[in-house]
Amino acid sequence: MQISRSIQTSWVLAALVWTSVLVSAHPSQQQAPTVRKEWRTLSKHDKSSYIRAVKCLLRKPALTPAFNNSGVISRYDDLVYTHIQQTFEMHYTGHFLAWHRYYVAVYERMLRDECGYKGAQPYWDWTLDTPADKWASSPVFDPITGFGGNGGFVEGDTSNPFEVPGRTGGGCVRDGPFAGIPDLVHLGPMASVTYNPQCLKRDFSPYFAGRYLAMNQTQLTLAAPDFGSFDRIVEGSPSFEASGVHGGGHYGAGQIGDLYVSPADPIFYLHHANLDRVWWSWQKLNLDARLTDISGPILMMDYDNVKGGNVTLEFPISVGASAANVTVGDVMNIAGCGKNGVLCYEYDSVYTLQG
Ligand SMILES: *[C@@H]1O[C@H](CO)[C@@H](O)[C@H](O)[C@H]1NC(C)=O
Ligand SMILES: *[C@@H]1O[C@H](CO)[C@@H](O)[C@H](O)[C@H]1NC(C)=O
Ligand SMILES: *[C@@H]1O[C@H](CO)[C@@H](O)[C@H](O)[C@H]1NC(C)=O
Ligand SMILES: *[C@@H]1O[C@H](CO)[C@@H](O)[C@H](O)[C@H]1NC(C)=O
Ligand SMILES: [Cu+2]
Repeated sequence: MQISRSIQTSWVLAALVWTSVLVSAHPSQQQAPTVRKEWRTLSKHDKSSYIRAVKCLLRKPALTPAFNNSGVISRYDDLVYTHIQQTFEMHYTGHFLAWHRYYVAVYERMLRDECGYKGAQPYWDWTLDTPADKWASSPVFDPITGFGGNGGFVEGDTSNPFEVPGRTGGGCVRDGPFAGIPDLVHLGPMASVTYNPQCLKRDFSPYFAGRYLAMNQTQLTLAAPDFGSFDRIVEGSPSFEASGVHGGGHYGAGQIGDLYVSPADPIFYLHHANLDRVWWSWQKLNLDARLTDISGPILMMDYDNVKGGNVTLEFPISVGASAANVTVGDVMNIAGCGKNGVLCYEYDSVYTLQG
């Protein structure tokens, strides 16, 4: 009796120790989730702390092992590189949203643990910046309290061969904290990973943003009955006539207009945090079922499973040298906090289904 009780006790102790090991493997993830807020609701002080931490990642040396990748110089580049390397593995696939959820959480952790940022990753609720005529005056693009605005107009943007309808920029960003830095971006264009110093470019299309980022498109997205159709509405098709909220943000802001190198623009992470918030909003409409609802192809655009199967909860996610590998199942719950997955954050508000 005595013995079995002490065995029980040590089991409890072991479980406690194991839990704290898990939690300390993710040092910034305390028991209480951090709360992600919309950019424009942050105080001036918190906005500048965030941008200071981004600039810190841009200066810290990379962790990725050198291997024909001379463009990977900073900690910031580590993640851009990972995105380039996996471009054709995690877009238009079943793990697109899970992969980017983890990717943004790892970025958030880097800002906090390596650059002293105290807050949560902010998100960008672009529905607030529609219709089209409001787009360019979004607080996210503010030159003082935001990320700066559009690039200067260039005819026939070579970095954006797709000719996004309604494009108005394409050149180097002209104001804000990332302007006037000729070597802010080290990687790209496209899959190139050899050192190639470039300015940060943007190419706003207010028309495109107005068309795909208004509340009507968000509502259409939230109304999807199952994960497979939800993800396809988020990602749309690779056509400007059939985009979704994902493409709406990328081509509305024209983040280098480049599927590979798009995380080179720090706004990427605010856009993807909001996409994650759309997913979490959708999950919360039926949380029990949607914490495990995952499907969609392992191989890009293989929606009829001709070349392979569907992604499952066991499917692996890697973001390279910046964090441990996880599975899709590990990131289904944003507030798992070491008990139900590796993430530990919340959103201050979610979208609800209207009407
Ligand atoms: C590195 O790049 C060079 C030039 O592109 C190429 O010839 C070489 O095979 C590459 N080496 C490796 C190990 O990939
Ligand atoms: C949403 O509204 C925009 C702007 O009026 C329009 O261009 C777009 O087609 C609408 N989308 C849907 C799904 O109704
Ligand atoms: C793969 O997922 C899609 C939805 O994303 C679903 O329609 C299809 O039936 C699934 N295929 C298999 C083999 O389960
Ligand atoms: C993580 O996954 C990647 C891609 O599957 C693999 O190359 C790498 O070795 C894995 N890393 C660890 C530490 O298991
Ligand atoms: Cu991506």
